[in-house]
Amino acid sequence: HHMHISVRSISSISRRRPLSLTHRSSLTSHGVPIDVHPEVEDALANGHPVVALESTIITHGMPYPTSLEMAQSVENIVRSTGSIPATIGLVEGRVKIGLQPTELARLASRSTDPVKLSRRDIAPAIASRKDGGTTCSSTLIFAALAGIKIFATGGLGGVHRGGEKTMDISADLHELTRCPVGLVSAGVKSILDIGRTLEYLETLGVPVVSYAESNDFPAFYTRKSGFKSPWSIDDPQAAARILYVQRQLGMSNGILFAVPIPEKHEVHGTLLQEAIETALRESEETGVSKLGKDVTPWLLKRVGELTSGKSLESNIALVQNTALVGGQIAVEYAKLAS
Ligand code: PSU
Ligand code: MN
Repeated sequence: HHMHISVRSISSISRRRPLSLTHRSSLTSHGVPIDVHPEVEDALANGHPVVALESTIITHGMPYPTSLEMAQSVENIVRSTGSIPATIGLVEGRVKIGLQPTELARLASRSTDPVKLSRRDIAPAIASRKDGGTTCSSTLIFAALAGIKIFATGGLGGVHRGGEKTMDISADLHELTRCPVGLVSAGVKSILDIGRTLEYLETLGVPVVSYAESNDFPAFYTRKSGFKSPWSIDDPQAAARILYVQRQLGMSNGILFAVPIPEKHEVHGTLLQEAIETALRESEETGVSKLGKDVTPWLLKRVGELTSGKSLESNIALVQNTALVGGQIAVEYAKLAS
């Protein structure tokens, strides 16, 4: 059963890591609507490795029941590395840092119509006691709040195509300036403008590090986007050292580790590119591209339909891979930080 987070445990969390989300006084003055899973709380208190996982990918990114199976397998993969998984989500207006199996199933089934939660949605959704899936942006916030240093997911949001006119730029990017967390992802999908996304991350001062033999920045379904990362590393110790140096310097921003999809799961040929172009064109024609937060889930679903599920298979494989790498980085970081 969930431990109700006490004023004491919140203040001990905030003593370990300065809060970037809010002032500690406002957190400690009322009952905070956050429950840290006992296993996660225990790992954090003892300096054991923990990996945060998002839940928008479960509630909005993949169809049910594949979404649930994916989420369970990803937790198991994190465990196989010696790290503790903390899937983050909102259940009846309470932030769960580490979901119980029944809560995970409830969010995945969408029976309570969970909302997609970015930073701007957090307080309204909690105040109205909603269920919700946390995007990269809100998962970063709660990971940072709890003192979790690594977060593994599939795709980060970015600058949408045409973003120079629409200003549709994911809140995920800006959040990486505020949360000292290493975000492990398979890069950015080509439904987005990858070049502008990287430019924007440079402007924001977010380190981008390819986790590969080369500097190629991966494009989610494919190992190369045609763009380069400023840095590359190829083992978990090197990733952990970067995170550790940032902590020593007291830097408040996060880091993007971009891990290419394993070769055998890469989507080859023109199939995917065509599906993406078709989905983008349809989103323009039908006006979906003006729907704000619904744009990304719609494009993901449509690309899945147009590739008859091939994109979904790859999506699962790449998330499993980032979870593995994330778990390994968390283990190395825990050694440095202890
Ligand atoms: N890309 C994916 N799958 C996803 C998402 C992005 O391949 O599930 C989700 C993530 O939760 C990400 C969010 O943080 O979409 C970005 O949404 P938006 O573009 O509306 O900021
Ligand atoms: Mn958007």
